[in-house]
Amino acid sequence: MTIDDRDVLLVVDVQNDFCPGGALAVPDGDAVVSVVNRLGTRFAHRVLTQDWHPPGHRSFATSHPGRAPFDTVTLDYGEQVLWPDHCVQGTPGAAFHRELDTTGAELVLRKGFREAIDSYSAFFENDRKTPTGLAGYLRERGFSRIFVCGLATDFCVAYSAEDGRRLGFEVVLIDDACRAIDLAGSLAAARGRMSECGVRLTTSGEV
Ligand code: VGL
Ligand code: ZN
Repeated sequence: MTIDDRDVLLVVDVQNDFCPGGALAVPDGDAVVSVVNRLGTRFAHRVLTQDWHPPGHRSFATSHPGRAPFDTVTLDYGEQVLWPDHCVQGTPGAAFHRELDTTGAELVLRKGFREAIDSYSAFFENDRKTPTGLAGYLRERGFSRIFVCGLATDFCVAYSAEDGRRLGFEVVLIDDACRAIDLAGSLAAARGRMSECGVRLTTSGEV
């Protein structure tokens, strides 16, 4: 694949809490780090996202007495999976994986900072309406194709990829640079939705 100046690598949530030993560990999550670092050298432009919740965030099971992590509840904006407390602003769990090369990133986009709304997608919060500003940034920078990777495939990566398509970007998912939570069929469902909206798949070796 030829990578040019209109391509951007979007690295989603490669943070300690999504890696083994973290509060919401994605199986084998830390395996993406070396792949993402190598990919970074192939792109002139890199953007990172960082899940960044205030304490007591509405997506935390601890904010819903009687509920357990991975239960689903209905909030103002619709269905929401309840998570263990994770990526709390300023904590070690919210920091990027120590070996992730963040030096060349041109933007670090934080999301999920509003107490009452979760944000899986890098583009819109979970009400599907509140923009993060990323689309405007990418358009103004003249990017037309987004290569997505990171954690977790079936949540933040997939939502970002799908929204990228809806907003008119070309989107390519780098499969071996992602790992999934896979909750009750969520990975298969996410793959189905991504393919329906025209997200292309590749592997890091092709890039
Ligand atoms: C994520 C669940 C909750 C993710 C973030 O990065 O995929 N998943 N917060
Ligand atoms: Zn989160």
